[in-house]
Formats: sequence, C-alpha cells, structure tokens
Amino acid sequence: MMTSSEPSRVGHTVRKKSWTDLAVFGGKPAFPEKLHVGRPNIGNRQRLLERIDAALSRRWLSNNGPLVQELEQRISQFIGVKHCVATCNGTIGLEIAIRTLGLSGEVIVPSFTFVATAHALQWLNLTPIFCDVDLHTHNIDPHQVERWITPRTTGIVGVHLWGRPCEVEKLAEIAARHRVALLFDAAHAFGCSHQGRMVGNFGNLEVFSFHATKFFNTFEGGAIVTADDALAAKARAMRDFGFASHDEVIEAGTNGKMSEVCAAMGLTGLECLDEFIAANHSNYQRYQTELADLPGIRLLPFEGNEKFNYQYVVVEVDDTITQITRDQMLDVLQAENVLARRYFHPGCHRMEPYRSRFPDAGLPVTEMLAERVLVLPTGTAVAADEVSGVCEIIRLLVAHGAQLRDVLASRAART
Ligand code: T4K
Repeated sequence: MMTSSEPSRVGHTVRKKSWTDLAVFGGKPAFPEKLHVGRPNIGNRQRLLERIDAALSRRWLSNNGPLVQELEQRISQFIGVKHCVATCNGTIGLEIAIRTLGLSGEVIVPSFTFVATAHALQWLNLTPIFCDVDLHTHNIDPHQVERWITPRTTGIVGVHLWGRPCEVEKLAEIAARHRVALLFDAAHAFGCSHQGRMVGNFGNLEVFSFHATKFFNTFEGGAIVTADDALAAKARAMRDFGFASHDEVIEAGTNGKMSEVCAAMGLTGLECLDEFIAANHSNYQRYQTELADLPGIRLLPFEGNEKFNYQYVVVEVDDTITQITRDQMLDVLQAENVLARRYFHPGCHRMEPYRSRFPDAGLPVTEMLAERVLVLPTGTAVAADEVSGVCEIIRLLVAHGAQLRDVLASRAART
C-alpha cells in the first residue's frame, strides 16, 4: 500500500571526504534538511482524512466516541489483552494507572528513562526511589530493586526502554514476594513481545504512549492495558472524572480522555504497522551493517526470536576508545543536520526536584549510560541512503577521533 509516509528528499547529501569538510568547520551540512529522531510515522493520509470527515459528520468528537471504542478493541485484539483504556497521553495514562493501583509512599523506578515516568509519581505526591539499570539491556536491574524495597514501598515501575522488554518474570516474582504492585511504562514498546507474548500482558497494568514521536502515534495519546476487570473499570472511570455512569461518580477522577481525531490517527496507523516496522527494521539493519566493528561504538542489538518495533536506534559511545566524546560527536552530527539525541541525559535523579532530594543517588550504570548514549534518526521519514550518510560521518569521526577531540576542545575553549 502506498502511503504518504515515504521519505521525500529535497537536495542532495553532501559527502565528506575529509574531517576538515565537516560543517562544524564551515563546510556545507551533509544533509540539506534536518534528520530527526522521532519524525512521526503518518500512515495512509486518505484513510485518516476519511475517518476525520466521518467524525465531523457525526458531530461526535470526544467522550468515548465510536473511533476511540474501535481503537481500544483493535488494540486489545492486537496485544491479546482483555482491556484497553485509551488516554489523552502516556503521562496521564501513568498517573491514572498509579492511582488505579492505589500506590502510596515509595515506588521504585529506574532513573534512566524519560522524566515523565518519575514525574507521574511525583505529581501524585509519591516518592520515586531511583534504581539502577542493567548495563547491557538499559532496563531496571531486578537485583538492584531488592536493595531499595522498604516497608514504605508499594510498587515497582519497570520501563521497557527502547522497546526491549524488562525482565518481567524476575520483577513479578519480587513484586509478589514483597506484596507490592508491578506496573510497566511501555511507552516505547508497542508492538514488541517477550517470550512470544505481546508487551501489554505483564504486571498489574501496562501503559503505552502514542505520542507523535512514537513508533505508533495518535498525535498525542496513550493507553492503559490490563487483564484485570476491576482495575480496568477503575481506570476507565478515573479517565472520565470518576464517572461510572451518567450521574454516578465513584472516584476522584481526572480528564484523561482521547479525542476522536486522535483515535482516527490510531486506527489508520494500526493498518500501517507492518510498513512502519519494515522501514525501521531495514534502517536498523543498515546501521548494524555499517557501524559493525567500529571501535568504541556499540549499537544496541535486538536479539532473539521476538517482535520489535525498532523505533529507537541506540548507540553507546565509549570515548576511552573513540577518543572523541559522545557530546562532541553530537555537536558534529547536529551541524550536519543529523538531530541525534542523547536520551536520557541526565538521568532523572539529576533533574529537579529529584536532584536536590537525592544528591547521592548512587546509580553508576545510569551515570555511565547517560554519558554514552546517542539515539540516531530512523522511521519512515528516514531513507536508506540517509542512514548510510549518518554512518559515514560517524565512521569519519571515529577514524580521526583523537585529532577531532583536541581540535573541538580547543575551539570550545576559545568560544
Ligand atoms: N515514558 C517514557 C519512557 C517516555 O519515553 C515517554 C515519552 C513517556 C513516558 C510519556 O509519554 P507522553 O506523555 O509523551 O505520551 C519526546 C516526546 O515528546 C515524548 O513523548 C517521548 N517520551 C520522549 C522520549 O521524546 P522530546 O522532549 O525529546 O520531544 P521533542 O519535541 O524534542 O521531539 C523529538 C524529536 O521529534 C525532535 O527532533 C522533533 C521531532 N518531532 C517531534 C514532534 C512532536 C517531529 O518531527 N514532529 C513532531 O510532531 O520528548
């Protein structure tokens, strides 16, 4: 199916023969247009506009409309989970899930995540207790979780970072043994599986983000999924001010509803998931081939016979080997119009209000990864030859690492 999401190119890529041609030194940027991390996957524009048109004709724009109901049903089927409650974004989804589980006191959460994970707890006056992550998977380290459990702990929030599922069995065992709730922030992991089961089937509840930058988007949006009837009913009421029926309020709820126009985008995107995955997968494979064996550059692998959405292409830069630092590399890439990102720098524990509260959080792996990780552009808006162009620049930087480190450092010192 042809969709409107194929990359469109204006102008040509400029090839760098020598490091002196780099844009940071006055050369022409390699790419005439900016390459983003998280350029939205659009899907079939015509289907989207038809759906929006139908919603306008129905004059039903929000409040659990037919498109939202259809999206929830399709997502439940896709994941194989009983309940899906669509929300206006992932952050509100997390807040509703946290309240639905009745969490209080302290909740254990990784610091190496988008700050929304921690803020959702803080916003509800809970105390996020930051836990370190595993060096290889970047996910919450179950052994470290045990370390932080106290009588005040009521829950654990795992984040399936980059779409790679957490060690869900170990976390479930720890949560059961300590009688605390287990919630997953699955913002990155829509369409991914663990041991053949789709993400969305683990813990007490899981929460997706369908933000524009995500693999599957509803402009803004999210969803809470669970197999538990009571939790689903509670989350559904909380999403709608606490209403259980027209005149009956059973909870102090909020407004977390998804609009019909967002659901229209979601339904259209669901029909194009295979195309999104194919584009991401092929970009990932190209990065893998072209960055293979590059000293000091580790591309995080997607391993095993599982489903992945390949939305985040993540490299670790070990500057004891590359010499050029991750941040110098980022500056060079940005000048070439490659808007790579250093997600998630600094860790949440280095941001306010957490930094003042936990000055000595003691999270060595998080600290190290926050200094090493670079996320590279991919998605349906990024073409194969653009991926090759990005890899070519990275190879050039590594080949002249020591020289560039010094030149860039002395330039920075002069400015
Ligand atoms: N948990 C986790 C683990 C998360 O990663 C997130 C969100 C959440 C929870 C919360 O879910 P939501 O409440 O957002 O549903 C972006 C996204 O805004 C955020 O949703 C996402 N994680 C995070 C990882 O990335 P920023 O601050 O990096 O966004 P921004 O504006 O810099 O955009 C990123 C890139 O995408 C830029 O290069 C521009 C490009 N872009 C962005 C938008 C919105 C486009 O090309 N088109 C667009 O429409 O946070």
